[in-house]
Amino acid sequence: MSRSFGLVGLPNAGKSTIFNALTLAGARVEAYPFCTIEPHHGVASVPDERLDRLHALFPGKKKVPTTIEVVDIAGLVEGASQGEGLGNQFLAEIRGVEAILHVVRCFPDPDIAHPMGELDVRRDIQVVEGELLAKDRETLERRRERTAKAARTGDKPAQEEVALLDRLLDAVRDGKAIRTLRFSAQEMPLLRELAPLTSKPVLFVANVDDAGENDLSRAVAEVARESGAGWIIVRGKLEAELGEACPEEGERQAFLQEYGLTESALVRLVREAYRLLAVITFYTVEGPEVRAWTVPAGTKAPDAGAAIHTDFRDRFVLAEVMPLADLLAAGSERALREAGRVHRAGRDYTVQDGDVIHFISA
Ligand SMILES: Nc1nc2c(ncn2[C@@H]2O[C@H](COP(=O)(O)OP(=O)(O)O)[C@@H](O)[C@H]2O)c(=O)[nH]1
Ligand SMILES: [Mg+2]
Repeated sequence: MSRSFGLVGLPNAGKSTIFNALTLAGARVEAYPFCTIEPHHGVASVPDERLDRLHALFPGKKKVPTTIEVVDIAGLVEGASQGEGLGNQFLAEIRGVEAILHVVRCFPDPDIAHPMGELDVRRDIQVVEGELLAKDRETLERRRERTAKAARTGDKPAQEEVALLDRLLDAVRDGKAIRTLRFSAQEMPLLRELAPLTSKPVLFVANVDDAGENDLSRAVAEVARESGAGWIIVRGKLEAELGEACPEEGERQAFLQEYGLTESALVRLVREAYRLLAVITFYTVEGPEVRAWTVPAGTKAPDAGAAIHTDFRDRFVLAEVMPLADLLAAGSERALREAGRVHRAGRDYTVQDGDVIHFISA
């Protein structure tokens, strides 16, 4: 399953530019042809050095990376939650993604209009977050009205829900994103069901000019630290142009290095986004494929198996686990087996980032 990310930000922040940079770069990772589901939905293959090294042990097989789905969500302007611009259209799209990539314009270019006249990183971020908060407030208030009726009849779960809704509403009325609150294990299922927009993890993408970091991007980093979000700096225009001009991966790398970059925006973005989502990557070597998979950190072996086939969960027998580092050190799967270093894991085993797993079902 692809992890899905939605690009939001003010008009002219560089969302479409970054969408192009990401999807063009991912198109070069092989295996998957670049695929545009709709004009604003793209799938990018995730570059993965560990998968490359694993694949080198099985050169006859096909390499299948994980993918991310990226949605270029237009229409979030000041007042959008009240129906301004494209109004509420953007909402359904944000509801559908796992994490938000909030693109912040950090390039002062007089030729490119700013919707509020001039650049002000904090204000620009607040306008976008303010729209999301306004939407959450509206949905949560409506929900509270309905639940409060049931609560008055003495319905215990409804009373607990009202208590949680009040806490969420206090935060959003106060201009605080729900992602900054902490929740108990009992509250989590309801929170997941409510899925407020501001509960989704946010990765700020400071879109800078070719020269890189500047005062504006430093302000983005500061806001991110204050608000429980992640952040990365991306030279959107440069990387989008590179994606178009250099079809060959090595050539692109050489270019990036000229600008002092060792990794593409896609690589850095995926790393930060996977960290925010708390997902890990494991690998399989099955049939004709060497393949990467992502699952939430803490996933047990049978549930990880279910990502591949439900039989691996429902008829789970065991999982043979080879940490990638051990496999690479041994030089081959056979050498690792002969050394007796393949771990036979039961259904309680928690999958670790970088495990190479062979599932056995009945
Ligand atoms: N100078 C400069 N222009 C950029 C940069 N990123 C995007 N742009 C330009 O800004 C304009 C708006 O970008 P676009 O991606 O369409 O913004 P969107 O409205 O958020 O999708 C386009 O003309 C881009 O070429 C950048 O880093 N530097
Ligand atoms: Mg656009």
